[in-house]
Amino acid sequence: MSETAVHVGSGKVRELYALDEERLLLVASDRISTFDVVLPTPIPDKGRVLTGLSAFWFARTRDLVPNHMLALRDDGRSLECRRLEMLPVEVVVRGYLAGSGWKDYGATGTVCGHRLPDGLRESDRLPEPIVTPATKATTGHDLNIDEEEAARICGEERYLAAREAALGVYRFGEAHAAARGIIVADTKFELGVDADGAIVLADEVITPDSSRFWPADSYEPGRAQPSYDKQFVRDWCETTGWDKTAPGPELPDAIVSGTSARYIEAFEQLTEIPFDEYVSDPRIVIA
Ligand code: PZK
Repeated sequence: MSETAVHVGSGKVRELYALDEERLLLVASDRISTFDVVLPTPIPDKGRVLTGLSAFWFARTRDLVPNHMLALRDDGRSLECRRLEMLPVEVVVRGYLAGSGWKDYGATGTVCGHRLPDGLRESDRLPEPIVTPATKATTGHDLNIDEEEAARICGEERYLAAREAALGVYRFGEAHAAARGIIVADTKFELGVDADGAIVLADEVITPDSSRFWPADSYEPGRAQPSYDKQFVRDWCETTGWDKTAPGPELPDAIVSGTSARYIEAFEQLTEIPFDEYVSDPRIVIA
């Protein structure tokens, strides 16, 4: 009598199961979303790349911030985690000016309450990383809020602990990635609280799905940057006349294999572990 996993939630590209009162199983699929739509064609190995990267960062930042990882399963795509009380806000750390941050800066000179210097260009590196929380409350899109609002929602002490944890892990990951040719422009963290009231890093960490990864070798501020992982998919979708509503188009084989190779390349650049070794023995990323 063991291992009866009860399905408790679905994300766009992931599934969540309860193992017992204290443990959850987070399973990353090979589904891919673009322009907010999940496409019908899977990307082989994408789920294993994302789970392997999360486990890699969890192992390397565990002395900086406690995290929810308990075990990485043999399939390389399933992570057993501690069940936490989740904070009702996501904590986004931005080191570069992109996406909604760039839009808000253009309109107001601020991003989620942070006044930024004048004259910044799209994709510029910020003088220092900023924290821009968002609520998970709404269906579909996250709603950006300022840090004062996040502190009201979470409780000030909890929010301040969560923001310091997020900043610390971002700074570590950004520096590690930059030294290996990948810019982590921004990344979204989900945190929880354990039975002792300690802040714990949860969900997935510094993956291409939770972050903007840019290739450092073609970085050029003053324009939007190509996505490290999804640019082939986006570019091909733009050639089809698809109106970006569901259902999305089936991807051609060359786009699927090129995208799969790009995910694997990100894994290998960041971890310095050959992906086939990960597939043979996933626990090498946490050794
Ligand atoms: C938790 N989600 C997001 C939803 C997914 C993921 N350690 C934890 N303890 C309690 N709850 C969660 C976690 C984590 N991580 C995560 N929702 C709850 C989510 C749907 C599918 F794969």
